[in-house]
Amino acid sequence: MNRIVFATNNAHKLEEVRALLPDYEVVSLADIGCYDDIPETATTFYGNAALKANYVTTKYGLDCFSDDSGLEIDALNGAPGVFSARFAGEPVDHDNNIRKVLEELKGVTNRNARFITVIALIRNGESYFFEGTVEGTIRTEKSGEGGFGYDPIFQPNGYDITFAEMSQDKKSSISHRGNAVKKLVQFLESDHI
Ligand code: ITT
Repeated sequence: MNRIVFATNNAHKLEEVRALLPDYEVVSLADIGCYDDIPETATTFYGNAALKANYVTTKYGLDCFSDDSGLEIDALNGAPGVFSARFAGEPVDHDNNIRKVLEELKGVTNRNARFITVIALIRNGESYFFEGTVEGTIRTEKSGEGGFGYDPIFQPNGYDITFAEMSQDKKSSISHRGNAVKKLVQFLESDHI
């Protein structure tokens, strides 16, 4: 089976992506002995995805891919965006992040938002990017126990439940990450490499 390194410390992302790449042995940072706090100092999803993938390739000499993702809320001018993980400060706390979003959207009627994922793949010294998005709205309170991060307050368009109320398979069939990984798979299965 083809082995591929996924440069993430996020166990939820890893689980979602592994399920979408059944024909690959998807190896995590922990699996290659990397416990570093990889700097994410860029101001775009593309920049941070490239930083994470380049870090692994430079330090370990391995081809790999990374995922930088986040939630953009129109009424907050695109925030939390690239700061999604640490929106309510350090250490990362998803409940506090959700509380902060709900607080800032109190009384706001435009609740349009989208999740974005950018995957950076480094293969044989070349970088490739794959983007996925999903449009939706922000609920006024949490609902559901599944998923991670902002899933309990994100309702994708066309559904009356949140990502946290969907099975992982259902979420991945329409999600930002699912859409980006589909493009990655198409690329890996094509003749590019
Ligand atoms: P790695 O950098 O180690 O991959 P991370 O959690 O730090 O993991 P990001 O820097 O890409 O990942 O930050 C993504 C944040 O955006 C994440 O912590 C969540 O708050 C949010 N997020 C991303 N994808 C999400 C999803 O599918 N559902 C809910 N929230 C999500």
